[in-house]
Amino acid sequence: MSKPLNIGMIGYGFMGRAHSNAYNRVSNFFELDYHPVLKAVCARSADQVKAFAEKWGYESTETDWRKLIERKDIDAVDICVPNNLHKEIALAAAAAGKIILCEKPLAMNAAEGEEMCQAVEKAKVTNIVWYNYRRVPAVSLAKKLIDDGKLGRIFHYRANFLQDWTISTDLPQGGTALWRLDAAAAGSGVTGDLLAHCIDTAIWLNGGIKDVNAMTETFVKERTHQLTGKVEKVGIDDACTFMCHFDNGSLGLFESTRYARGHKALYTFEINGEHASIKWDLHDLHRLEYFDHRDEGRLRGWRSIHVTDAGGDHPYMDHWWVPGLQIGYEHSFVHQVADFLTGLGKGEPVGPTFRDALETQKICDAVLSSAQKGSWVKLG
Ligand code: SOE
Repeated sequence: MSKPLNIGMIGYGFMGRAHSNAYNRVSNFFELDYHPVLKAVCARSADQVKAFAEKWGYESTETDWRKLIERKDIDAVDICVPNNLHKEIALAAAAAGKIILCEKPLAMNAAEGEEMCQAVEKAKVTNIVWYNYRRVPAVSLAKKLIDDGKLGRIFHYRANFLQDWTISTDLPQGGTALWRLDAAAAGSGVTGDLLAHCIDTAIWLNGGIKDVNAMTETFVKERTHQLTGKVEKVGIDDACTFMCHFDNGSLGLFESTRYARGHKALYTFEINGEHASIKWDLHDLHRLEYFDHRDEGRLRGWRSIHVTDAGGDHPYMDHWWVPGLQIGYEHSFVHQVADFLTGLGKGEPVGPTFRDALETQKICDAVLSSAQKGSWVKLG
């Protein structure tokens, strides 16, 4: 018999929906020691949070996150609010002995992230950060192929995360839905929001990063702030490009922007190894492109693997429909919850833990610092 895990979610935006959907779906598709129970959701507006709770099946609501954390019937706190609130909530949740699932990036910067790591480690509470793309089956397959040595020595890692939703100069900054444009709420722009995903996947697939050399740009320098109504300086990076050395000797090239007209969420990576290369594209997320130089010469070429097969060959796919029927973006969150609950059942940590996500945060800090100084920055 699976045991209940009572979830208290703080925040209910786009990510609140993605996480709630995952909690609702996971027990239908995975046999687990625990099943999530949507106990409470918390947000400032009583009416809106009630409407959200009804729609997604939460049993109760709170308007003060401290009350939610104090509740004895909450086992796990899901932090789904803007980045500037992550630390305070995580520290309080850890002190209350709650399990914590925190939306990415871990914090505003590495110093905050370090405090959060110390808090969860001192309180010995299980923790995880929602870097969901690791659990897209094609990305998980890439990890298996690399770990099995299919690519051999890695020479290059290239990643992009391109969007175009902030090009209009009329777009305000700050407040609901637009807090990602406000440095006081987000900490940084594309670096913490988008490159953080690319970095998390990269260090998971290809190991640690030694040093970085970056440039950033803020194309629109002033925007009206939704909360104050005043035109204020924009403090975030609209675009960021960096190169790096990985610990394994390979070279990295990363680019992210919200000014690539025509691209809504084009997250791609390509890895070139001694024997083989792989490519992945979020717009075609169920496919992994693979080229193997060891193939017979006359048949050699890029093959497009439709990562939907059963029988254990394709990660997670045994849990879904029948071979050939693909799944999507939301399933990466379901997989994260499934892995997390499996780890909880076994008493084992499941990554990315706060400590793992701190590594990404340190790299983001180094990238921003390098762009500011105009020089290489080494990682500790
Ligand atoms: C930004 O537009 C955003 O929603 C990020 O915040 C998410 O983390 C990313 O997965 C998609 O883009």
